[in-house]
Amino acid sequence: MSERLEDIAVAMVANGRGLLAADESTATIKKRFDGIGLESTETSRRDYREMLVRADEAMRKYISGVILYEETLFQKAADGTPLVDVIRAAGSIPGIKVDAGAKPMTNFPAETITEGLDGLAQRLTKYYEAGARFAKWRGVIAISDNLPSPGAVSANAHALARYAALCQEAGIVPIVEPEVLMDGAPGDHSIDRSQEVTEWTLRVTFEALAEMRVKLESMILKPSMVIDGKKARKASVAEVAERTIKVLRRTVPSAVPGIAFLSGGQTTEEATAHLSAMNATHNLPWKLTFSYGRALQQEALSAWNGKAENVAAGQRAFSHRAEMCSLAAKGSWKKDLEKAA
Ligand code: 5MM
Repeated sequence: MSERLEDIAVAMVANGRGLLAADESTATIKKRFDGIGLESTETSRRDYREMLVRADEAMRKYISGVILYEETLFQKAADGTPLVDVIRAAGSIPGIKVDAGAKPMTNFPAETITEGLDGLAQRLTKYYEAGARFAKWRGVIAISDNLPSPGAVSANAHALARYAALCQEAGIVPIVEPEVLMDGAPGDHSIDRSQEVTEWTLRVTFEALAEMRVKLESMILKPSMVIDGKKARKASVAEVAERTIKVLRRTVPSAVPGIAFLSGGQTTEEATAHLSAMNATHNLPWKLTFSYGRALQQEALSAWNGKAENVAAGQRAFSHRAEMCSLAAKGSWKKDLEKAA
């Protein structure tokens, strides 16, 4: 595998493959495990993530890279093999979430600023040595009739751009993730409002990336889709796809090799259908693929259910979902394929 950043970025979005976002922070993975009645410990988190990255079919055919939480980057599988080596052996690229989370933003009630820039250059060196070749930073943009504020949009864009520049200097491809919330409070916004806020956020983010001299060929964008809020969902698949493409065409330079969407609380099937519909559009300047957390893992987590005897069932569920997402990344997913499985 080439070590050139632009080659790594291209590999991350190539041939119908996409990213597994397995970078839930300790608090988030605890919530997920609570859902199956499993205690979250270092070992249970390792067992779960080992189950996923050892799903050979999924990893070899459909998953180009795995976004890890710092703990996992340094963890060993039950047999002592570093999980990073398990990922690499499957032909996939290890990556790392490097932000320290979205924190309340002073003077901006109900909005957040993502922290983690202090000492990031040193951490990136350590992550590179541990095998990470890409990183992820998520800025969270609240949405309502009055939010976001220009201050929060520009502070988050600035942090994303500073992070991206530091990654490229360290030989790591930055995934730039400005997420306009779909399932945050109040969550009843219209698709018109989502379109307006997403376009604004992406425009400001790319201005900041240019100001910080980030090389667009050596990054991946991870945006949310243009979609109505979780409490207002009614837009059709075609409308979500069409509006998302419209906004991306207006804001994302064609030098960016790929766009890997987050699922943001959509159901697994919605996230798959939207991606497939977008990929049915002709003459797009970038690859469009997935970087899903919930939409790739939900079924696998339930099938595994925290039990060693269910590892194979969990892996089958994960492989099926990854295959569906891969078809969507090529624009050829059909609902019938879900039923057939
Ligand atoms: C997997 O969840 C990621 C980490 O979340 P926390 O830091 O809040 O625990 C998250 O950043 C994720 O990578 C993206 O939002 C995509 O995941 P979804 O579930 O939205 O597809």
